[in-house]
Amino acid sequence: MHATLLNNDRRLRLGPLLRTATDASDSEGHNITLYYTIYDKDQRRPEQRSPNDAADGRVYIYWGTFGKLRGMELERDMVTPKGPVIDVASLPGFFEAPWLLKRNSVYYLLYAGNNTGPSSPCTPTLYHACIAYGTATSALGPWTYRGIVLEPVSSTTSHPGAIEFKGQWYLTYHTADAKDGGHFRRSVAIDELTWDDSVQPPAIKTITPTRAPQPAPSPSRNVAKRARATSSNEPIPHQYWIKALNDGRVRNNPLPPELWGNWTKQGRAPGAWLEYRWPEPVTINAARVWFWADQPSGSGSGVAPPKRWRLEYWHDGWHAVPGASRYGVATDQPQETTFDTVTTCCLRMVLEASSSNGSHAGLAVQEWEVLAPGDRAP
Ligand SMILES: [Ca+2]
Repeated sequence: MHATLLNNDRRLRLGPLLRTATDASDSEGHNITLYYTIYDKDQRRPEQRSPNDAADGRVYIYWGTFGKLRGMELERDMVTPKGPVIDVASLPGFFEAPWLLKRNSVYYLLYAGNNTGPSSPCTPTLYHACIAYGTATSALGPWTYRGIVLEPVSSTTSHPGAIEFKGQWYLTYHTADAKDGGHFRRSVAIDELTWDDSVQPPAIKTITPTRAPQPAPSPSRNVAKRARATSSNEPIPHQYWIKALNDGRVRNNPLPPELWGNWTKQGRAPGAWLEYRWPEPVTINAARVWFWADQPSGSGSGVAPPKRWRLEYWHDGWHAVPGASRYGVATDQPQETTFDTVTTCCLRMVLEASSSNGSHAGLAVQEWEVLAPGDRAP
């Protein structure tokens, strides 16, 4: 059960809710565990809590978000605080959504993790989350980080829940995979969770999500998906993701990880370039670009459409593609450019930033297709 509350008086609101959950059971007599989010008006931040009857008739609660994780023992009524509050600082990248479980004599704490960076084992960008975990010999730690349970999914974050049912453990989490799904219109997913009992403490094996059968890719003129994308501003700001350029996805209201961008608070460059490099030469004669902006053309702040842009291909140096039809900058539809057919290893999009009073706006692109003259097999 997952409920969202707007919290004015935590004791008044949560007491009845937790008691209801404590008393509830399903048709087979299993207790129902409540998993809920509190939106605290004073803190203006969501807190995530995971009360869980871990074992031995004792009840613990973990909560926290944005790097702060705290735990405490509760009385059996699942409401009254019992023990001192502990702070957990040994689980790297803790973001939110702690889930406590016990298997045999080992406690496991699963959580949505985000320690961002190009070489992070968890997430490449700020908004994504992996599900990571730690272990302890006591329900209140000390906790030792053990690794990744689930890599980032299609929704930017993903919250864990783990249950044992008839001898098999399962991980529940959420994705944006369902029809009409999105980052904030999520659907529940469940996969088997398995253990590596050859190590001590037993490890949770990394889960590969079970996916619905996907339709076979159809022939397409777009050869961008086979290219490796790079940019002039690497490492790019962590809220953006270079792989968004050629992932085939375009959204009406993309979040930053669905964009390449170069906006930073500290200052923006007068221009930037993006480059596709293919493992073998490609023959191409058109490109389509989906620009993104939150400011109008001519702005010197935020993210604006580029002032101008062009395409260059590699042939013993960078050269403008011949016969380019136009370089539009609108953001409400893809901007298509046709040009004379070239065969090349590499294509660059050279962007000039919008500017005003000496200040440059940021640049952002959410998809860049490069088209061959005719369909190619996927
Ligand atoms: Ca994209």
